Amino acid sequence: MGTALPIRGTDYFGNLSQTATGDFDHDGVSNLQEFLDGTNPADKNSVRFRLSISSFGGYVTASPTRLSYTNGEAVTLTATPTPPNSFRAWAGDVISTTNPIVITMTSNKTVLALAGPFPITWTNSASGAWEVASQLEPQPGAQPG
Ligand SMILES: [Ca+2]
Repeated sequence: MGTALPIRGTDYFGNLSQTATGDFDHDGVSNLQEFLDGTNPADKNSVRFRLSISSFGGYVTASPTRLSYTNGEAVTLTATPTPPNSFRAWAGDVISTTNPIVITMTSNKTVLALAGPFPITWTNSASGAWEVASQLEPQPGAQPG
């Protein structure tokens, strides 16, 4: 009983007339990263997406936990606040106050879980990058003034 050999990234790169930083199949992942992943840079269905998770005031578990995800793969994220914090919100590429949440990997995603002892108010809900942690009040981890 044999073991299937993984597809090598070099298998796809013989005729690709693009630079490493290009994105031939327009899936949001560079040709170089697809080379490193062993995915086909001319087939967006073969892409692997990254999930970057950060948290304030607790920790996050991802199920399944992988280095990268297939296009369209569902991932359940559960934030567990560290007492006395309570879960407040997801920020970054997912904006939600629901916990846990299920996200669908259709691009590289960066997700931030916010937990704290005090409710969080968006300081700029009308426009701009209000989902960025630096624009939250109080600042994650800070004591109220
Ligand atoms: Ca690509």
